Amino acid sequence: MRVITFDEFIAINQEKHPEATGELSGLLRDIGLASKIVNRDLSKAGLVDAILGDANEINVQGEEVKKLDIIANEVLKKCLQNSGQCCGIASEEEEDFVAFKNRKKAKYVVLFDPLDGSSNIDVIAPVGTIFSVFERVSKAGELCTLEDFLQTGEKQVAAGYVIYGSSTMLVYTTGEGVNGFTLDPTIGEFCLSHPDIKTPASAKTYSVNQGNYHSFPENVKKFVDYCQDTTDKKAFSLRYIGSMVADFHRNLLKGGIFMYPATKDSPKGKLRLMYECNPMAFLQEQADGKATNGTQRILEIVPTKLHQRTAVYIGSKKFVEMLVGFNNVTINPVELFDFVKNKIFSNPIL
Ligand code: P6P
Repeated sequence: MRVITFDEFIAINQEKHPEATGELSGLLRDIGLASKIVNRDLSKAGLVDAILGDANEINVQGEEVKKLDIIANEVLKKCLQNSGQCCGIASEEEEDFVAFKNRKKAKYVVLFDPLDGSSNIDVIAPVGTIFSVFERVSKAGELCTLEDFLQTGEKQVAAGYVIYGSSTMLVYTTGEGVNGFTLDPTIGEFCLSHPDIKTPASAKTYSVNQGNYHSFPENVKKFVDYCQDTTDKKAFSLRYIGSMVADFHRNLLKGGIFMYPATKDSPKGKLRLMYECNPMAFLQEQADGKATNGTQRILEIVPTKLHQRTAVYIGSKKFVEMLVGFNNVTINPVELFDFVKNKIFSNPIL
């Protein structure tokens, strides 16, 4: 059967919406183009010293910036400015949002993390680009404003990521399910490889930086203790790559939960609401999973700052419900296990 390319898939889906003008389709195609260029530059990273290594710069987050972060940021900014459908962007690598003076009439703003997990580049671990798209709320014909960006996650019109790993894959949603496209380098096209992705309701892996255990909130400690408990089950496997896109992608396909709680070093959580947690939460809910900050649905958090951080618990529906349920549980481990078994794991598939 002939493969369907990303561009063809977008066109087919646009036909389902007679009112569609093609602007969002054009924007998504340009994001696809930008990610192909980033993928090309990344694949050279192991070969070209000029690219590898630190840019000896510190970004707005106070983190050491690798040259590829800057390259990826510039590629995305240029592609989106040329797109014609984007009136401005916000990026992990930019202190403030960037209004495109020559695109005042464009309908969309895009927020992105150009190269999430970039500290993994020189150890050849997977990294990713994460993007979130909103329709502007300011008047077309004028420069975009901060309010165009500071919208709650449930207002996103599209979100997705590109994971640069053993192969390169683009995964996105416009609110009608989640679809994955694998890059075929022989034709330079993303091809539909994972139609209608759904996350299993439960699983046997969890993903957290165990090194922060002692500063986890009590319910997270209880959840981790449960995952490791062997009283009446095998311990669950811990999988943690240290690259959110990679950890999220594994769980999206196979089930599991990714957790980045507030910790002593990151009292508000480490991950960014606007261009990491919101897009991933949109995808996860579209794939029948859940995403919370421990007390609130991620997509309902009202943002106040572009780079604000949040705790995040995201993945299989039953795991997230169990974790939140532990907020109210103050019983001992054995009773805790019975509580969990009766409440959650009566499901025969486990
Ligand atoms: P830690 C990468 O730097 C990142 O922003 C995410 O991609 C990743 O999930 C997290 O930080 C890892 O943080 O503190 O466990 O190294």
